[in-house]
Amino acid sequence: MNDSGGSGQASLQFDGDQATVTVSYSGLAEEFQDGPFPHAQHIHIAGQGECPDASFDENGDGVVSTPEGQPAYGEVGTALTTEGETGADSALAVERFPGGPSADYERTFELNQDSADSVRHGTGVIVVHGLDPSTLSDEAAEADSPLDDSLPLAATAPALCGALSTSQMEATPEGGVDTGGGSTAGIENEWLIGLGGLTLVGAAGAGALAMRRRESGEQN
Ligand SMILES: [Cu+2]
Repeated sequence: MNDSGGSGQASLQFDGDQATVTVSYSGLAEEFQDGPFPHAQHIHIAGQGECPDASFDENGDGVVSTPEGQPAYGEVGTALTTEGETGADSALAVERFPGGPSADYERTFELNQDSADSVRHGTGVIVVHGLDPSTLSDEAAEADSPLDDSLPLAATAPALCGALSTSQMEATPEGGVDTGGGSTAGIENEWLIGLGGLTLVGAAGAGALAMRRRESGEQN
């Protein structure tokens, strides 16, 4: 977004109430006040599940600011921090985000309910913030952030945006499988492997059903 010059990819995988989020990117702003440029990153939720285009630039300064883009990607639901809290309160915890031009982020944590619901409904959007002010119009480069007037607009404006689309993994069964009184822990772990594990469970279920039918046939 905003001609940031960066690109990247992100993923989110559910494991019960835990989510593992990965975000990797390169090509973003390198330095801010002689330190690594802090790139705030969030899961935005409850919007249209889309990334805004240039037409969202309401004030015409050439930058789609974070609030200007909100009708498309929604509000901050989760702060993808490197440590500590991940709630929306940490949205601007600049000390706890990856810094510098590139990052390879992975974290597993308990995703709050609002964020989990939004992701499952297809309106979760990953946004990485922070633009190099030298690439902006003079007006935008001088402007304060609409989120925090102690920061420049460039520090908080969106640089990368990607809408999460749901995959087959969402079809993972929520209940337990009756394993005949034994522990289901092993089975639950197999589900997490993904589609391969799911296929195995389905096949075993069908086999057991056929066997029961045959048994009841013999009894009759
Ligand atoms: Cu954000």
